[in-house]
Amino acid sequence: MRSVVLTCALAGAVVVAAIPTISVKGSKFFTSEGDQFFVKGIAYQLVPDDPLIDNTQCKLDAALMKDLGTNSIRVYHVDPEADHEGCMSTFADAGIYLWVDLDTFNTQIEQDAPHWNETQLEAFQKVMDEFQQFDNTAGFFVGNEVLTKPNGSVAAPFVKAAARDLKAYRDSKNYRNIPVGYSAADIASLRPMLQNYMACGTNASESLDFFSLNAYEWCGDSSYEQSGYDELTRNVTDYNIPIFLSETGCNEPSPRNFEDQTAIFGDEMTPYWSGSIIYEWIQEANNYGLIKYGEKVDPAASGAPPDGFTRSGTPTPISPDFPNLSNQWKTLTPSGVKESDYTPTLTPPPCPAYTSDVWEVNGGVALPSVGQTFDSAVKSSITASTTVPSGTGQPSASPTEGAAPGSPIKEVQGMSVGLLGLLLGFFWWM
Ligand SMILES: *[C@@H]1O[C@H](CO)[C@@H](O)[C@H](O)[C@H]1NC(C)=O
Ligand SMILES: *[C@@H]1O[C@H](CO)[C@@H](O)[C@H](O)[C@H]1NC(C)=O
Ligand SMILES: *[C@@H]1O[C@H](CO)[C@@H](O)[C@H](O)[C@H]1NC(C)=O
Ligand SMILES: *[C@@H]1O[C@H](CO)[C@@H](O)[C@H](O)[C@H]1NC(C)=O
Ligand SMILES: CC(=O)N[C@H]1CO[C@H](CO)[C@@H](O)[C@@H]1O
Repeated sequence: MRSVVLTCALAGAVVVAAIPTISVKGSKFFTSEGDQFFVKGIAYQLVPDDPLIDNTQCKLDAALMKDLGTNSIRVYHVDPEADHEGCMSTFADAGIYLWVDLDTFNTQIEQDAPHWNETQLEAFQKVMDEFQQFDNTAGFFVGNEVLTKPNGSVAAPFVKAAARDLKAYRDSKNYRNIPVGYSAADIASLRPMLQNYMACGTNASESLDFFSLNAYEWCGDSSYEQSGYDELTRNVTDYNIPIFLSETGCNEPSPRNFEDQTAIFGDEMTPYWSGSIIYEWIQEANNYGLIKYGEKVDPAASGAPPDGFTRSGTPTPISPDFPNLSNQWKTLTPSGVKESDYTPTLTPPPCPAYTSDVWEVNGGVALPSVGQTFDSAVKSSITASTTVPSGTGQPSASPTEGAAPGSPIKEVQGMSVGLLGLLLGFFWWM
């Protein structure tokens, strides 16, 4: 350590404290200092193209996020050709990590006519090439809400193939062991088959490093039981890889108290979950914002932003949502376990068996190779509803399993919120 500092000082470089890196061990995240890591995140996508290239803006936002108690941001779309050094070091200085989606606007894996090809692989690799260099890159998503329908479950092997290829690429380039995972829509009928499928199998090179869920189940005054978080937890107590909520923060009824954070960072969930990401930083039409950059203006006015929501400037907290979240996070600091005291014992779950109209992937099918299209041969090898050898299947769940009492709209919300914001933003930009 001393010699490193000396070398830097001699070279005239500014010596900055490095941020510890994040990696996976068993079902938990750890920092390179050996502490368990729990995500206290904010979804951050101010502009459709890339919110990590304007360092003046990043500095303004990172300072306020630090006050809020944030340790992570999630960014959905970036331009791998752009220069991210300024923003990434600004966030690192504020102790904030990045969870970034690898797809760009036209490379995501589709649930209808699913495929995973060279064009997509190269685009994902470019994003990995750019962001692997930053110590505060915490994880990569190979997809966001790709599966939303029972007949879309056949896209799951393509998502898993993408993770397999990006993990192999990461290792072939000797990049740091940055976790590669997936962010799922909270669809009761697909759960827990989807999350088990992404972790199942004996070959760890073909499984995800972590799984995450966009869940809007806890709305207003609720509880661990009433929200359905108890059911979510029952399905992860034996889960062998880390899992967290990659979007949460139901906004009806408003204002938001963020009471769910007391459960996520409390004794019932911290043994199994690794935190959550609150949707979202900027206020826009979907009304999930924690901050705004000024009052909404009439979109018809000359020079006004197309949706009336200014997307840059000094962030102003929106009350009471922002102070409420800040108050929650201040009191919630689980320490978890030390890496040195933790020996993983959990093994991968069984690959779920084929169940018509519920989960149409038959156990641990061979993953498609890159370039393979969803032709009839691939389709039949994925869906073949043959007898599954005992031990590789599991009892199928009914389509309504996992639905939270009293929140019938959660799936619609889980599916639409993040995408809606992005799509609206995208069209405004065009
Ligand atoms: C699922 O059904 C929809 C129609 O509801 C269809 O458009 C889509 O192609 C189907 N997906 C697959 C993978 O067959
Ligand atoms: C891969 O699929 C995309 C559509 O998602 C298509 O535009 C592209 O041409 C395909 N690439 C190859 C190499 O087939
Ligand atoms: C595990 O999967 C990787 C990636 O598909 C493959 O290269 C490797 O041969 C597999 N290992 C075994 C033992 O099957
Ligand atoms: C998931 O949880 C539900 C209810 O909490 C339970 O009925 C089901 O068996 C669980 N499935 C698995 C695979 O853990
Ligand atoms: C957790 C928390 O701080 N909740 C507050 C959220 O805002 C409302 C309205 O100001 C307060 O009544 C809550 O106490």
